[in-house]
Amino acid sequence: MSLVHIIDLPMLGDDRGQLVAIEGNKQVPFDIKRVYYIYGTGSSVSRGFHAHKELEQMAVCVSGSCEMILDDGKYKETVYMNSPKQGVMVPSLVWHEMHDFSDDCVLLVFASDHYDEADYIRNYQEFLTYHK
Ligand code: T46
Repeated sequence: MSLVHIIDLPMLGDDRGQLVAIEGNKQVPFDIKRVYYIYGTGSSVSRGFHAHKELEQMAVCVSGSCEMILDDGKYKETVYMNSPKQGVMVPSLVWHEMHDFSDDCVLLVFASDHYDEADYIRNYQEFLTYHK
């Protein structure tokens, strides 16, 4: 089974331009408790390098492009993100890294819970023990 779960977001655009609406428990399969966005990341900079113990997330590249690596400790997949019409699910206990940000990349993330550093697993060896 693929690690990459893409959600096609409904486009509500018309001749004035595009509009995408995202609602919790509809397009995003959880209650949205937090939204954050990442931008201004240089192309040589990589981010992420962690998994979450409980947090569920969906990321949308609303501008530009970047790559997301998803790794469940057994399989690793890379997804190229360049569409504001597609959400990429980042489930709990999946190690994720983001690379190759374009200058205009804006990565919007919907999260199922408030920020909690205790929910992060930032050590890869420790992450692997969660899958044993
Ligand atoms: C994730 C990927 C996709 C907060 O104080 N509140 C927040 O809601 C977030 C997301 C971060 N922070 C603080 C924690 C760090 O001191 O902001 C700083 C940068 O966060 P971090 O180094 O974790 O950033 P990324 O880009 O490596 O990871 C982020 C999210 O933290 C993470 O949950 O899944 O984006």
